Amino acid sequence: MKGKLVFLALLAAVAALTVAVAPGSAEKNSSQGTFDASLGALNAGMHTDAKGKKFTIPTAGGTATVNVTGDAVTVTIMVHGVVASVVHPQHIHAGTICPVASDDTNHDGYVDVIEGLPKYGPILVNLDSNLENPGVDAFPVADSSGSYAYNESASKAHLQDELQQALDLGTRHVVIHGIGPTPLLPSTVATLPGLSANNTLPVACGELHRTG
Ligand SMILES: [Cu+2]
Repeated sequence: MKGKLVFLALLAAVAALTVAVAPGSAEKNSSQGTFDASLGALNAGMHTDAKGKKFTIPTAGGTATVNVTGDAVTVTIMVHGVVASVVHPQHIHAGTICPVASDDTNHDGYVDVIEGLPKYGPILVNLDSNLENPGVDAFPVADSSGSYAYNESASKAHLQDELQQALDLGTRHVVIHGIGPTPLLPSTVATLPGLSANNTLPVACGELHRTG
């Protein structure tokens, strides 16, 4: 008899908990607001190109902000210190952390796009000129001083339909790629099918954290 009473008390406790975490409020709290990333440089410094010549990759930095208000997702990115006058592919990646220099598993002096994958995960959103198109549109091009500003918006419902998952921005991060076509990187630097290693080399990464 005492066992049955304990069981009923437990049931009541579970019911109370279920009421406290109503699905609507939990979803709203986690998906709305402002998420900020401070972009830290990757692969900056002196390197050796495919011909054995030394060259320097500049030290990139900047900020990325993703704001979600109602159904509107707005991404704002300010980047400086990237290679001037060339295109910089940029994405929200689905993994949990940014790679570091020690992720250069083949010790060629570069953390390439493939070596970064275990940390930053696959591409979630192409941060290009059309956020709602899952394909690749125009990525930003740095100005003559190696800076650019990016600002695009999309419908959250549309994005999540395409992704087949929640944006879950508090666990994602932003990666900036690309050093332009010259100098040619050594063949040890891995890349994605159909893209040059110069185009995909990660140059900055930042983890998104809720700030508002
Ligand atoms: Cu990326």
